[in-house]
Amino acid sequence: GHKGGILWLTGLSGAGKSTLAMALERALFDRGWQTFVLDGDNVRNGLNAGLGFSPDDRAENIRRVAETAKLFADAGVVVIASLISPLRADRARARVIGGDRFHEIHVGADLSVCEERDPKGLYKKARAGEIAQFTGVSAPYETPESPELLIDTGALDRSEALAQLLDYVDETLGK
Ligand code: GGZ
Repeated sequence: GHKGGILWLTGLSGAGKSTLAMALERALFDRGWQTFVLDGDNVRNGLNAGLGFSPDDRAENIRRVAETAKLFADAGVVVIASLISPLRADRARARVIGGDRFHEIHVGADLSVCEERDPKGLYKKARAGEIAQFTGVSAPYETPESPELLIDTGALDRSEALAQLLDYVDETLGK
């Protein structure tokens, strides 16, 4: 069995949040856990269509995802929320919304690593001035000061990163 909770994955574009979120969802689903992914890149097509990347729009994006995550977590679901969520103040607000159920997980890889990977070519475009306010290039990312968990995706491979996250989930949400 398991408790409901919000695993809030924060980190730069290209740090591996979405990959890790999907791998965790798979692993939990295979155990029969109720789990659901809310991905920034994804919800921005529907629930949050119309929101851009200004500081106000990011704050609203994060707020809506946090409120949605809370509804699911209250129903007993393990929600995996995967958003850059670059500002401490916005993450702090998400934590207030989520209360005890909120777990901040920093998917940490150095900017140089993310930029080297550049899976969608977004850093290249941002450097060329084709994307405004791109996190890490022309907009800030404020590193979490005391996340519940730091996963160093610059140093770990995918399976190691997943194993570390699964251990944490077992400790905190398993029963
Ligand atoms: C950051 C951007 C931007 C800008 C488009 N800045 O790596 P991706 O492509 O697939 O995922 C990123 C996604 C970030 O959305 P979030 O909802 O997670 O951001 S936030 O929490 O800050 O609201 C990236 C893409 O959108 N993308 N433009 N300017 N990322």
